[in-house]
Order: sequence, then C-alpha cells, then structure tokens
Amino acid sequence: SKYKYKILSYLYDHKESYVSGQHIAEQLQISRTAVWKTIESLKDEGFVFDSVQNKGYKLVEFPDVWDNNLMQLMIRKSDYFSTIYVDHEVTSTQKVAHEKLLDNSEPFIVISEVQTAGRGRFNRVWDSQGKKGLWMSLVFNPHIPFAKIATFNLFISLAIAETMRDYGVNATVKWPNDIYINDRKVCGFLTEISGDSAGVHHIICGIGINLNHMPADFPEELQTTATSIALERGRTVNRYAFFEALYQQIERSYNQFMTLEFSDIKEEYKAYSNIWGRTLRYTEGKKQIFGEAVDIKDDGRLIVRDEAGNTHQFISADIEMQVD
Ligand code: BTX
Repeated sequence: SKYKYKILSYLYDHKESYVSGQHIAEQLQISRTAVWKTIESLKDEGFVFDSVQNKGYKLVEFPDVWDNNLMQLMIRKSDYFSTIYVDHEVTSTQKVAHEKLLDNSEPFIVISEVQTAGRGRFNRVWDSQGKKGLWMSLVFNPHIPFAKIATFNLFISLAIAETMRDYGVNATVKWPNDIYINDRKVCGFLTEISGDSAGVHHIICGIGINLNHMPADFPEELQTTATSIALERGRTVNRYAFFEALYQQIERSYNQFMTLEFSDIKEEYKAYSNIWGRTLRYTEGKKQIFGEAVDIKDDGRLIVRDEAGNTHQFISADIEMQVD
C-alpha cells in the first residue's frame, strides 16, 4: 500500500497510546478503508498491533527483519545520528563504515542482518552469521585529543550493560570491551579511530550483540563460552526495541564521555565490572601474567597484581575468564 510508511510512521510516533482508524484517516487525509486495508496487510507482514474496540490501534511490534524504512523511523528521534545505512548482508559493518567515512563526515550508523566476515580485535573472527543479533558500527565525529580516547570504551560498555540490565539480565562489564552474563560473552565491541596530527576526527565503534541466539545458533567452539540475551532471560527480545533503547543509551554515554572525566563514572563502572576478586590470565602483546585486578586508574588503565605481588598496568589487555 502506498500509505504503508505514512501510517506506520504515524502509529510509531503515537505508540504510547491507542489511535483510532478514524483519527489516522483524518490526520493523514486518507480514507478509513485505506487505513483499515493497510493495517491488515501490515499484520500479514508481521507487524503486531494491539487493537481495542472504540479506542483504536497501538503499534506493538515490528517484524523481525531489519528494514531500511523502519530504521529511518527509529533514528528520527536521535539527537546525534541522522543517517543509518541498513544492509542485508555485508562483509563487516566496520569495513562499510570505514568506506562510507571517505565521503561522509557527519555521524552515522551502519547495521546489517548478517556479516560474512565480522571481525573482533586483533583480526579474530566475530561470529555474526545468524539473523539473530545486532551487528552495527557507530561513527562519531568528536574533535578530541588522542589521549582522551582511552576511556571511550569504558563509557560505551556501561551503556551496553545498562541497556541489557533493563531486560532483566545480570550483564557485567569485562574490561576493556566485552559484556558478559554469567561468565559467558554476550557482546564484544571494538573502537577504531581516524584522525591526524590535530587529534581524533572520527570514532568507528563496532558492536556485536547476541540477542536471540539459541545454543545451536552458535558455532560449536562458542557453545560453552557464548550466550545471548534470549538464553539468559528465557524469552526472545524484540530487536527493534533493543536497538532503540541501546542507541539512546549510547548517545547519553557519548555525551558523558565528551563532558565528564572517567573518574566521574569510575565507581559505577567498577560496580559493573566482573573481574574483581579472581585470578585471571592477562595478555597484552608479548606480556602475559596471572593476577588479580585491583583498580582502574583515572585514565582507564587497569592495575593488576600478579601472584608474586608485583603490580602491572594494562591499557587494553586480553583477559581470559576460564582460569579460576
Ligand atoms: P574480541 O577479539 O574480543 O572477541 C573475539 C572472540 O570472541 C573470538 O575469538 C571468539 O572466541 C569469541 N566470539 C566470536 N564470535 C562471538 C559471538 N558471536 N559471541 C560470543 N563470542 C564470540 C570483540 O572482539 C569485538 C567484536 C566486534 C564485533 C562487531 S559486530 C559489528 C562490527 N563489525 C565487525 O566486523 N565487528 C564489529
């Protein structure tokens, strides 16, 4: 129907309340029959409406497929991102983001249903074959000195963990850039920058979150180490609702990153962190130690005490959780 996005858009903007077919028809200056027919065909596409007699319709759920037009609706509320690129399949949203940056300097988002070559840190593989996750790259355009970037991950990880906790799961932060639930990895993200001698111009932050995966959706080697929000809460997640909550939370955290010091959120961060009180393996470059994290410095560096009692500082170590 040619009215599809007009009507959807109207219902989306009024999704906290019921709106009658009559009202929609008047507002959009189309016939009641056209409204009714459009809503019926939207139902066939997988949109879920709550409809109450004499009150009207309420849009409850989008179909579980990333759709360009729906994403544009969602992002309209954003104070920061005005553009989102929605793909069905890409090699890596991170790669696409880097390419788009060549002729795009404003903030934007790249999201894809599937990645064929999702990557983690140090060129590791990020499994993102299934259409059950949230695989996206967010591009920010701050003008900040290089020194400030070290704490970016710490602000962002709180945003991701907080969004997850609103879904009733006990998400914890694994310094510097993973989110865990019950000692299993539910999210990884990586932060890349572009800049010049004047400082950072863009931050390209790639976030991968397992949302609706069941155990069989993971490759075998991840089945004992990975988890999803759905597995942890026992119920699937509406991916659009999660995306919306997450990007809004990330915008708040980004504002904090720009206006506050890490020391202002350090206590909160430490409370979200899952590495205290346990001996773990820390690897950074060629350096590897067993030790216990004791604190995080105001510049974001982690202080770890090894078994001999010596302290070490890490800027972005890999931490192995299964060592206890
Ligand atoms: P990382 O290097 O810390 O984590 C990668 C490691 O995590 C892998 O070696 C594997 O052991 C494990 N792993 C791989 N896939 C999954 C998964 N789906 N769930 C749980 N564990 C897994 C973390 O890197 C950063 C990942 C960023 C991914 C996003 S997705 C959107 C964007 N595009 C892209 O190519 N990467 C980013």
